[in-house]
Amino acid sequence: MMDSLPLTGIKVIDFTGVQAGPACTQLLAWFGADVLKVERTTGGDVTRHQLQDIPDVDALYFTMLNSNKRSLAIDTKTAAGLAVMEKLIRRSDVLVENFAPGAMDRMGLSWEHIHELNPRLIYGSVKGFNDESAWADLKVYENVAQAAGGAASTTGFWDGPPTISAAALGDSNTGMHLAIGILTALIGREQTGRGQKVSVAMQDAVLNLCRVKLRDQERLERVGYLEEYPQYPNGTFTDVVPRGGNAGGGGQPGWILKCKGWQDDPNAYIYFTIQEQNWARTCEAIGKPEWATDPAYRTAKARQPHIFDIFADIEEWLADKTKYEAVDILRAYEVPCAPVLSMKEIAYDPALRESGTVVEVAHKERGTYLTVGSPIKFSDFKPTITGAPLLGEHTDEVLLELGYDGDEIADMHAEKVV
Ligand code: CAO
Repeated sequence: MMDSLPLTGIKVIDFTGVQAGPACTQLLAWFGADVLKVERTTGGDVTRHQLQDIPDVDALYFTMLNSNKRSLAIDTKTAAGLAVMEKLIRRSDVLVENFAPGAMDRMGLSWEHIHELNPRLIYGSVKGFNDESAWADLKVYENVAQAAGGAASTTGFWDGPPTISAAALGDSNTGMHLAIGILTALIGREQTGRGQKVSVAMQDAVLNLCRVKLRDQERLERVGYLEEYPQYPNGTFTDVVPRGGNAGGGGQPGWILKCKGWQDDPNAYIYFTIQEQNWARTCEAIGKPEWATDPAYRTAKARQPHIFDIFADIEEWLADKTKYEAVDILRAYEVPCAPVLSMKEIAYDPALRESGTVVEVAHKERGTYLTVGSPIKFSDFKPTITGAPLLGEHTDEVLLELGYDGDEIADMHAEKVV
């Protein structure tokens, strides 16, 4: 096991809010960076107050995205506040921001100025759209990015409207991309000694996760149909990738299938995949061994015209099995499948707790709360997740670190700079 975490000693100014930026800096904090959240003195990050479950206590939206950080509350629009920021920039390795386009420039903190103050500093930036976009000036939240990145037009059912995914493809996903960019720039700095600006647009990050749909657009334009979509061969295609419901998306057809109790339990379902190379064993598993050699079922091509009849037959087999029983049977035959889990089942899953993927952490005002731990596992260390800071909890501590004395700090409090 390592004595210190890999990012120990890396100083990060976390000038971010809501989800995309905080998700990035939280990851860096888990892995050992000293992440200092710089927030408005009036309320701090807006998520502290959004969807509160306990009156006047930081909301879970905030605490789940800001663990392992310190908090400095400061008005960067005052001369004294800006001077503190400039001191921080001079001594830091990374600054991350995700304000609306132009906000950093308006604050007197343009990339050029920051680069001049500290040429080694890496500046990470999230915006809704990249600089070349006609929409580069827009303010953007999660679902706006899903709409613009190709996720919404390709998610949902063909007879319904474009649909938003519950997964934070626009926010946390963009933050993860930015974290990769920042770590790359840190390695680059070892060669050049120079920092650089790393930008990720939410539209681009969503599209990066929708690449198979861009693949499908190209295939559609060449051949006019997409054989793995429910629309094939009995439906019609236009010239744009349609919504495919719960179809597999890769070369293996799959669907969400009902299990015992679906009438009362909205999550009594499994995802069932028909893996081409495992067809004979799949037939055995579901009690239809004759399908393995039947010409109407033997190949993927033969199955596709009546794939929904096949799924209906499998649902009949599932009717007297819970989703857990079904998966237990199917796993013995190597059928790729999983139960559809509710958030309640995930929250109380002992294995997710054991692996540190779901963790309970202490918080000064709310006692303990449940949050998501690192999904990345290392052989040499296990990230320890600690509770999110209160607003301005480390203000004086940080000002002392920067060399301010007690009187100067008192003045800053009196003048509401901090
Ligand atoms: N002291 C003083 N002022 C501060 C400050 C501080 N410590 N921290 C921030 N501010 C100021 C900013 O300078 C900005 O001022 P101006 O509007 O005068 O330039 C102001 O607070 C508000 O910042 P904002 O415009 O970013 O905030 P918003 O609530 O209006 O917009 C959002 C939020 C997310 C739509 C916008 O920031 C955005 O589009 N960001 C880029 C894309 C992004 O990351 N979106 C994902 C968010 S997660 O869903």
